[in-house]
Amino acid sequence: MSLLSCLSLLFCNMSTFVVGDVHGCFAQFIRLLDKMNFNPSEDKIILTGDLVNRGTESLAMINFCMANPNIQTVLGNHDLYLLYLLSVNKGKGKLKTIVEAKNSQKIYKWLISRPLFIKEKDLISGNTFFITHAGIPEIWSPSKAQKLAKEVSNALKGNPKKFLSTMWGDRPRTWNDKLKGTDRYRIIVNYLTRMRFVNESATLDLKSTGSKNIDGFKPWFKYNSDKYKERNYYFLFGHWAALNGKTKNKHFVGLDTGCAWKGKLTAMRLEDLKKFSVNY
Ligand SMILES: [Mn+2]
Repeated sequence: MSLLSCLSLLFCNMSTFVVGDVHGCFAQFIRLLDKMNFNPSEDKIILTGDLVNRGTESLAMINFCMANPNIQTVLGNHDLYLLYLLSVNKGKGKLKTIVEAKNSQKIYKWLISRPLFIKEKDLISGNTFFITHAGIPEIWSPSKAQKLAKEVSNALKGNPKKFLSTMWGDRPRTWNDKLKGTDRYRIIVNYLTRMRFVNESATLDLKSTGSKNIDGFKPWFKYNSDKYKERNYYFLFGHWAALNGKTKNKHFVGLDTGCAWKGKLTAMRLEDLKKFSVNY
């Protein structure tokens, strides 16, 4: 028997699904699991972050993920906002029910140890998948992004109060290897969880949320994106609902299709790159 068929036999029953931003749309998430024939004893789910806020069932979504170890997630900007609210014990808007929940401390501990970057390799196809909430700027190789994401996670867990209270802001706008301390953490977080448009120097424009190019700025995935084709690299991200999944390059997969805006909730199965969607 060939190695490939051995591997197929070993792994053929197991699927890994990457699911876009749920934003508290728990009922839609459950409908999507059903549509994908998700088997909790064999399959795995990786979420692109922003589990909470906007929708009405953020607490149910978080509780479901905490109860299912086969569900992983990267942190999105709304998840980091929730962590901030939890750290100062301040309930606000749609996140109030979580901050005031009986198990809010458990949620805090669970959420704070989620990564900002997940790498997944499919042994049969040889494809490698990089999952972040907003994307990875072209100036960082995937392995550099992984290292920086780890650095930020360590800082977050090391001194959560300081990290979460100094994380907010749009500056600095451009990466520099020499950046240190809170400025360094803030820009890494902004690239990985808030980025949409960047210019040739990878300067961030954090004001624009639409899908139209602004002078001198392009979507982050438009820079030198062809170099990843031969390596079978795929970049999966959420965050940018206005794209509605359209990047015009199959190596960059936008999975936020605006469920929170009454659009669709979308997932991709990594083994065959098949997409699944449910309506709001
Ligand atoms: Mn987001």
